[in-house]
Amino acid sequence: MAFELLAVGDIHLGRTPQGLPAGFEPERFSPRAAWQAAVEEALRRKVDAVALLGDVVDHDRNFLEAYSPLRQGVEKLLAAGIQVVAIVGNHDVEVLPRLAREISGLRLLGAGGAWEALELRGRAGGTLRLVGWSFPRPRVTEDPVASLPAALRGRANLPTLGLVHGELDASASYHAPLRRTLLAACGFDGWLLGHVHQPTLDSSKDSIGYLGSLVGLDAGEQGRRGPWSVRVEANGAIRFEHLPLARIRWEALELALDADSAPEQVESQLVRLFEAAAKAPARQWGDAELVAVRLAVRGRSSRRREIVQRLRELEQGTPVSTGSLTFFLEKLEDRTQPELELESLAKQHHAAGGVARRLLALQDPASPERSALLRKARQREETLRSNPSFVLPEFQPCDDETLVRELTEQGFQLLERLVQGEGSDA
Ligand SMILES: [Mn+2]
Repeated sequence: MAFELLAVGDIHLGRTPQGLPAGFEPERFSPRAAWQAAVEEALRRKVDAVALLGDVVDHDRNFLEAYSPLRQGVEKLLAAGIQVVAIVGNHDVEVLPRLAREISGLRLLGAGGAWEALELRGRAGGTLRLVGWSFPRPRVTEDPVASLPAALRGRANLPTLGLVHGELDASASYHAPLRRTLLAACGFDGWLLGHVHQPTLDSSKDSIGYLGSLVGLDAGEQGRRGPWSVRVEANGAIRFEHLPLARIRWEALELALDADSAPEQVESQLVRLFEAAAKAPARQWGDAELVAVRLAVRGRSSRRREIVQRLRELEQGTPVSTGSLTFFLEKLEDRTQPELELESLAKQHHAAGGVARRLLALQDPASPERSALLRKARQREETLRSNPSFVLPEFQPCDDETLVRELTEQGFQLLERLVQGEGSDA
């Protein structure tokens, strides 16, 4: 007998998106609206239960901002026979338990940091067992899974999912550091995680992952967002499906300049770029309406200054609609390179000569200096990564090609500053 759970990651009720173009009501793209859309989806799908993975509320002071939407949503779900379960995250340690006391039917799991199991029975007779833990205080430096009682471990002959809010593979974290090996050793069918806003859940791997934020809250949260459908099939297999319901999408796009690029053409180039993105099926636009674009401008052009200036004037300006999507330029990143004569600069003895020689070396895959530069850059990266002040979740070192591009862009910026006033185009 099948069972369907709608699983919702970090909502952050109380937050409002910033910097939308004129005429676009921030409320429509807010966490509150995203929660209401998730409730409607749960009703439409006639799911058996809804689970909230912590950081439901943005801040302990947002009681009133969260109270009405949460109460209305829970009442609608309960009226349709849909149970609502939540765990507490580091953002709503105090306020979510307070809300749960006021809103009957909002069931907290693992309150106060005491692990708890709950068997949910669906209307078609299917069962799902949840084992969850809630933040007891804003800072938790030990792995909560280490204290999961033996009696709750394993599947107990039922499809079982763990629910926890915390930081995967970041041992120095103040927000419940979780070790993947410990999660896997619990013997559950999977783990739904809250906290990191980038979704990573994937049943083709180990079924341990973040649900991600329900709606992207700012430009740092690019890509598809929405709740997850978690289905327990009649044979006990569990399937996850990410539902792209977010009305706003934060995206990164790239505009490439070349020798022929001209300022008069940037608007039409931008429109073509938006239209191509709108048609790219891999982006899975789903219910998206508004697309906030962080635009990286790359390449070399003698007129790059004018072009970048012209694009800057379009930042947070008039949006461009194509089909059901409306794009706007949220912010521009200037990664263009000046047209500098590297060979002649490289012959010079001052600092610019040294930078030019390294830039030439980066262009030559056979150069030993290129290998040495990449090695040095990776050592720096490693120093940063191992510094507990910086937490880079699921950090992956970038490939050589990406590293060369980053170093080249920064090298050109440095070189341009060094040769300024010496007849460059700067
Ligand atoms: Mn969190």
